Amino acid sequence: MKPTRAARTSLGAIAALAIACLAGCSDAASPVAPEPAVQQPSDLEGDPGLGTQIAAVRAATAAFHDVNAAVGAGYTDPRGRVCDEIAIGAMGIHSGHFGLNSDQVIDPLRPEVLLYLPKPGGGFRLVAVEYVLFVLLRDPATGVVAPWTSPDPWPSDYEVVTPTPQLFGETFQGPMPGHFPGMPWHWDLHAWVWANNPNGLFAQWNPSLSCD
Ligand SMILES: [Cu+2]
Repeated sequence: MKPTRAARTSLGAIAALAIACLAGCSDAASPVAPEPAVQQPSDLEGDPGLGTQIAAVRAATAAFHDVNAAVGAGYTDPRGRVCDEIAIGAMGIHSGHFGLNSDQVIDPLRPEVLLYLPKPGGGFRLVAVEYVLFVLLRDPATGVVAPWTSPDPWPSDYEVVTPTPQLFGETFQGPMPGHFPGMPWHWDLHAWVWANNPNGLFAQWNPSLSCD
C-alpha cells in the first residue's frame, strides 16, 4: 500500500524522538549500532530495496527501545500485559496505538503496534513492529460502511470495501477476528525489524524468542 501519510512523519519528529532516546534510553541499541542479531540487508527476503526500507523503520522506531518514549508517543504501556507465545514461538507483548489503529492508513514509519519481550532482569526489549488495518464492510441493506467487531464472520452479502493491504511487497495476513473483545476484524503484518527471526522478517511467530 502507498504510504499516504509518510509526509506526516517529519524529520523534526524523528529528531525529537532521537533526543528523547538520548535522554532516557535504557537500552543501548540504536539505528547506527543495531544488535548483532538484527537482519542484515542480505537476509531481507531477497529484495535489495528492503534494506533501505527496513533501515527507515528502525530509525523511526529506535526511540521506542525506551518504553517511556513509546508511552509518550501514544502506545499502550507494555508493563503488566500478556506476552503472546505458542508452541512454535513468541510474538511478544502488543503495545498498540489507538489513533494509528483507528485511522485506516498504513504508514511504514508509524506502525500501529510495537512488540516487546520482557527482559529476564526487568524491563522490555523492542523486537518487532506490527501493522494493522481494520476491514471495512458495507451493509447492503443500509449502505453503511463500518468495521466488524463480532467474533463471528460477517453475513455473506456484506461487501468488503477495503482492499487487502500490502507493504514491503508483502500481503497482509487475514482477515482475522479481533484479538480482544471490541477489536474489529483486521489484516496484520509483523516485521521483525529489531530481532532476528529464522522464519523470516515477516513471519507471525518468532521461534528464537521466548516470553520467559
Ligand atoms: Cu502480533
